[in-house]
Order: sequence, then C-alpha cells, then structure tokens
Amino acid sequence: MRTQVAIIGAGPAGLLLAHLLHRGGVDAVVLETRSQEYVAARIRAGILESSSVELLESVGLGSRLRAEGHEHRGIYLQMPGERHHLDFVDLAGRSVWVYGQTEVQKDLVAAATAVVHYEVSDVVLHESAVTFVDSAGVSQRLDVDAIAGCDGSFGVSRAAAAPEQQFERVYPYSWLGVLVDVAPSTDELIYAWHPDGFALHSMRSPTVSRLYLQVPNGTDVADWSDDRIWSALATRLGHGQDGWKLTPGPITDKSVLPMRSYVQTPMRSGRLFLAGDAAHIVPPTGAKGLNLAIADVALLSRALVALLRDGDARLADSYSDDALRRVWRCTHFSWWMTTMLHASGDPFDAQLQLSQLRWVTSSAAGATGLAENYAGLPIGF
Ligand code: RFL
Ligand code: PHB
Repeated sequence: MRTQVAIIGAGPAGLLLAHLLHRGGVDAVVLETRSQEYVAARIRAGILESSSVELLESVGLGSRLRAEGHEHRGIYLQMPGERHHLDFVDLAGRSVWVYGQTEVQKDLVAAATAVVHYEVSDVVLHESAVTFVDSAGVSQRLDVDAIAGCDGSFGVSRAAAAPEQQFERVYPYSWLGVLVDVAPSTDELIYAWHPDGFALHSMRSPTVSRLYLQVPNGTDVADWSDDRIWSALATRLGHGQDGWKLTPGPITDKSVLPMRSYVQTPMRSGRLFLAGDAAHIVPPTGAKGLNLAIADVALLSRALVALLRDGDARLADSYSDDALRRVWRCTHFSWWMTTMLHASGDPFDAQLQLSQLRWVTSSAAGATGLAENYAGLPIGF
C-alpha cells in the first residue's frame, strides 16, 4: 500500500489531522491498535478553548458542537467560605465550551474523511514506511512520504522520534474522577482549594456531571465508596455554604488518574512528526490536553500540505519550534493551576496557595492572566 502520510493513532489528534490533510488535498491512512468502539467510549476531556471551537467550525465540524455544546463565560475559583467567578469574556474577550472529547471523536468519525484501520498490531515505523499486522492478521506495509505520530503517551512514535531532551514532573497526587447521571449543581465549573485536597465540579451536559477529587497516588477506587466520595465532594465544594447545595446522583464511572507533566523535544525526527499526547502530557487542571492536540495538528496539517502538495519545506522545518512555544505555555499554565490548587501537606505551601488565589480572584491583572491562558491563546501563538 502507498499513501502520502501514515497517521499513527485514531484519537482526536490523528483523526483531526486526517480530516485537515484531506481538505488540503493530501492523502493519509490512519492506523489504530484499539477498536472503533473502544476509542469512541473512552471518557476524557470536557473543555474546548475558543480557538479549538473556531478551528473545528472552520473545517465543517462545528454544527453539533454549537447545537449541543454549552458556552461558558468563565469558571469559579473557590477557597473555604469564598467562591469567586472569573468572567473570561470580560477579562480576555474569549469563552470556553463544554463539549466532551467523546463528542469531538464522534463528529470526526461521522465526517468519515479518513481511511482508518482499527485493531492493528505490531506497528513499526521505518524511514519511509510503516509495517503492521491488520485486524485479519495479515502483515502489511504502507509506503509513505511522512509519518504523523499521534498515538498518545503509550504509543510507538514517542521512542521512534529519538528525543534529544525529555522533561518530566510527576505530582504527588492523583485525581479520582466520577461521571454522574445528575444535573450539574453549578452553571459553570468550580475549581476548589481545600485543606483536605482539591475538588472540581465539571459537567458533560444538562443531565450529566463530572466531578474530581484529589487523592493520594496509588489510591484504589475500591476504597472509595459512593458515600465516601459524596461526603468528600460536599466538604471540599462547600455544600451548605451560602445556601449552595451539591446534589448527588448515580455514579456511572469511577477511575483514578495519575498526573504528570512531560515534554519531549524536538517534535520531529526526519519524516516523523509528533502531535498531541505523543509529544507532551499536561496534568488536567488547566484543561489543556485536548486543546494542545488540536493546536498541534492545526500547525502540522499546514506544514504537511505545504511540504507534500506545494513542495515548500519551511513550515515543516519550523513545526517543532512553532508547536513547542504553545506547548511550553500550556505546560506552565497547567503546572501553575495544579500547584496552586492541590494540597501538598506542607503548611508553607498552603499559605502561598491561598495568597496566590486571593490575588488571582481580587486583582484584574491576576484574573486576566488566568483568563487568557485558560480560554486559550490564538492558534499560532
Ligand atoms: P489519545 O487520545 O491518547 O489518542 C492516541 C491514540 O493512539 C492509539 N495508539 C496506537 N495506535 C496505533 N499504534 C500504536 N502503537 C498505538 N498506541 C496507541 C490509542 O489507542 C489512541 O486511540 O491522544 P491524542 O489524540 O494526542 O489526544 C490527546 C487527548 O486525548 C488528551 O490530551 C486529553 O484527553 C487530556 N485531557 C483533557 N484535555 C483537555 O483539553 N481538557 C480536559 O478537560 C481534559 N480532561 C484529559 C482530561 C485526559 C484525561 N485522561 C483520562 C488522560 C481528563 C482525563 C480524565
Ligand atoms: C472534565 O470535564 O473532564 C474536566 C474539566 C476541566 C478540567 C479537567 C477535566 O480542568
């Protein structure tokens, strides 16, 4: 088989890249180790920046998002006894959208612009080819001009890209996440600092809530009964304060997520280009992972179209540096949100966090910095 670009991984980065290349007149084939159903059902991100929304809309992927997604003007930041609203539209002129990654994934699959081989195995990247075993057990070879490594943090591309430098920060806490069949108890997301640990009230739709609790690394979900979870959420989110109530409901999914920051550079090695989680991981506190994946492939698609359709290598040559500028901004923001909001157990840290939160919630300069970063910088920043 032959195509111009082999895309490894059919997550949001891989499928969106295939869609953008197709629109640019470049042929691509996507290889994915999991089944289509498995990929579609994975519970992941929930927040899209305005630049992600604009990009999806500009390439024909925005109609369901606009109809079923929910635009939020900002977030609430909370300390015990105090809840402050940060209005991103007033502060930075941009909003964010609640629209699950599972929905973005469905829209990409429905667009059906990509040839995707699901349930492949033994994927090996070569200089100008990819070999793999297809779902019928037949060995295949795909000859290509370029390879896009969009296979996340456990894929094969990361190592194949021969990193010159790897940067990593592992945090001493994890998130316990629950999906709940209940109307959200808040109109916009609540990020809560609490001496017991961070809590987040997010949502997926008017009938489905998504909530998270900071828990120690190594936590076993079996140790967290539904009652224990609701009790901790009520305490940390301030049930009963100023008449606010957290409404519990049936928990349909419970999982523990470790948190880390990771960046590997460069994001290109010869004909192999990395995008999304394959090149970098952020802790979820800044809601940046999916948005960074979208921003990477926006840049990469332009670079590959210029290279393979027009014979112009300039954007491909600058891709890694161009992408890494935004990657490091989001890496810093995610680290900052994480370390500002999670209990470390050290009383000195707690006082610094509270001081920082008071500044962010009371100073226009502090609030605007958070708003600009959370609502997202323009693609190409
Ligand atoms: P993905 O989604 O991991 O997709 C990679 C795909 O590659 C496949 N694969 C392979 N395919 C072929 N050959 C191989 N050898 C392969 N190895 C793996 C995998 O099966 C998979 O289908 O990476 P991608 O496309 O880069 O997308 C990144 C995002 O998924 C990720 O950054 C976000 O989900 C992170 N994230 C969030 N991001 C946000 O922007 N906002 C959020 O609110 C947010 N919340 C979250 C999150 C991630 C979470 N988890 C579970 C990690 C909340 C959670 C709980
Ligand atoms: C989510 O809804 O899953 C979510 C929202 C905001 C975050 C992280 C996760 O910062």
